Amino acid sequence: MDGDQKSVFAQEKQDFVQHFSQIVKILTEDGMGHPEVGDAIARLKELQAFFLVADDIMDASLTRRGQPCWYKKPGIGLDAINDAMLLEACIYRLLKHYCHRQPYYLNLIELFLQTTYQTEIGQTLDLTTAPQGKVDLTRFTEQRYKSIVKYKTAFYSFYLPFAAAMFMAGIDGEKEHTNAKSILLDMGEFFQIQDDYLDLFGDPSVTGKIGTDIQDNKCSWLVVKCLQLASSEQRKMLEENYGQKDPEKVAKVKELYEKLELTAHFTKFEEESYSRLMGLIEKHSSPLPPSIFLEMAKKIYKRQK
Ligand code: GPP
Ligand code: MG
Ligand code: MG
Ligand code: MG
Repeated sequence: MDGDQKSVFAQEKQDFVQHFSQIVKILTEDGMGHPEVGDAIARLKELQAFFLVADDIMDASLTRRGQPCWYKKPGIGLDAINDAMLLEACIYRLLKHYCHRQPYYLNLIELFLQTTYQTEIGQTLDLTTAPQGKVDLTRFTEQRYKSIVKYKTAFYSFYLPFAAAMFMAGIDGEKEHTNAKSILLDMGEFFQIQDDYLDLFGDPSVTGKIGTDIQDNKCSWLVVKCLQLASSEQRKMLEENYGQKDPEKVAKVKELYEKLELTAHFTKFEEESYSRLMGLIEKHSSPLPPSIFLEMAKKIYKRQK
């Protein structure tokens, strides 16, 4: 990253922190009008992200953003389920607060509802393809992988923010949304592939989270790729070691991935994916300026966190 880019990021971060404290203020001010629920509302001062609080419980993860996951904090535990639901409700409180008089209000509500549904469908596929204690490598196909990541990640992380901005700018045509979606779902798939790679090969002090995909028996990009490359002997060894907590078994899976040079395969994939993305942007960005998509692509390409 060059100096200019760094200062743009620093500025963006500062803007975000400022907006964020405003958001928390609006959400918690409501407590003053209803003092009998003030204690509950005060909990919102520790705001996290709805899907991530819930996902970390389901994935039995340990850390998030360099801290213990919310459900891992002392005194929280499974109360975190309610906190996730509370965070979800805040989406609609904020939409109402900021947008209820706007012509695009209904479009935004429907967008958030639809995207929540799609993400939950994706999470269902993610979880049912990774049953605890039942390793069945035949489930881990490329086709299944693509469906999981499209639904669990691409809609909410990429299409949602762009679609929301488009509605707010008065762009609500089906054609325009379909075009943007074709770029953004591709970007989202790529983003989750990076997430899967970083789960094992990323640096937890940079990503802020300790990986759990091997232990959790997940249909990760790494295991799908590994199965495409493995000999029958290696496949057998994967079968014996995947999806278990034992650190020695996890290390054996990692060793196999290293032997099959999955890092090199990933790097090659990242480059190919980037040029495909550039083609899609050229073809489908109109009527939006291509720079919007290019900037987003720049943020995620070669990311380490
Ligand atoms: C990313 O999967 C997907 C989500 C965080 C969506 C969760 C959806 C719910 C309905 C709860 P991941 O588990 O690989 O993400 P991470 O690596 O950040 O834990
Ligand atoms: Mg997770
Ligand atoms: Mg998950
Ligand atoms: Mg992950």
